[in-house]
Amino acid sequence: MSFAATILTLYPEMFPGPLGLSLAGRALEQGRWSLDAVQIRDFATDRHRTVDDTPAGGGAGMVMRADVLARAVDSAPAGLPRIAMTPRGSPLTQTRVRDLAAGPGVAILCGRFEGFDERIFEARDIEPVSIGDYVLSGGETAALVLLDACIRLLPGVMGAASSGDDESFEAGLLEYPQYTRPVEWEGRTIPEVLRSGDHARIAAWRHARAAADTRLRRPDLWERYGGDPVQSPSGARRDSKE
Ligand code: 6GU
Repeated sequence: MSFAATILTLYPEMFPGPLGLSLAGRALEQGRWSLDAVQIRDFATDRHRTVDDTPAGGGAGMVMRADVLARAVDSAPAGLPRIAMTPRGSPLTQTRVRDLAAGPGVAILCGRFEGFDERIFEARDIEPVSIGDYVLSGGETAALVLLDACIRLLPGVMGAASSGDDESFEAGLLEYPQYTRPVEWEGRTIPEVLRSGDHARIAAWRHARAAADTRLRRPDLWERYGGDPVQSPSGARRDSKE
């Protein structure tokens, strides 16, 4: 059974884009996943094929109309989880990616402009999802990110490397750093332990580096992992006030 992706977008030409190449591209040719990029504008009903209107209450930009979006969503295959890409959504996680990849596929709604009429989410059971705390010009590149993360987990797509136990986030820590030959490059050497052949020492070193790098770069992950509380940059000031 193959993973079915339906993308609802004003820019269907953006798909498969990079997912037509490399690993995902090969998997697409092999039929391990399928793609249907649907033009939302085809569901407009007026002479000018309008998909958006001005925001209720005023403000900048334009809002995608619920009635047009609903017709587009209703044209997607039944039985697929529905996701809308929006910076207002819940953060995408590897757990959510694994759940999606284990299912029949996904229908993804991509927004442009200032966003979607809020009524669409409940009316069509659509889950708003964000890929991070920054704003993209549209949901299409975010949808490509979500699909990439799912496709590499599909059976037969990646082989041993995606079995995943070692991967970043799977253990709650970032992955340990990697090195390869040459042993010395620009005066920098590969850590001796990695050349020792002592598998127990190597495993201990990798865990220690995974922990240290996670604590430094991702104090949020570190504290969820159960590590010691990390002093935030503003922490000293806040503490001194208390
Ligand atoms: Cl899913 N969409 C847009 N437009 N911006 C984003 C995003 C999504 N996630 C983070 N920024």
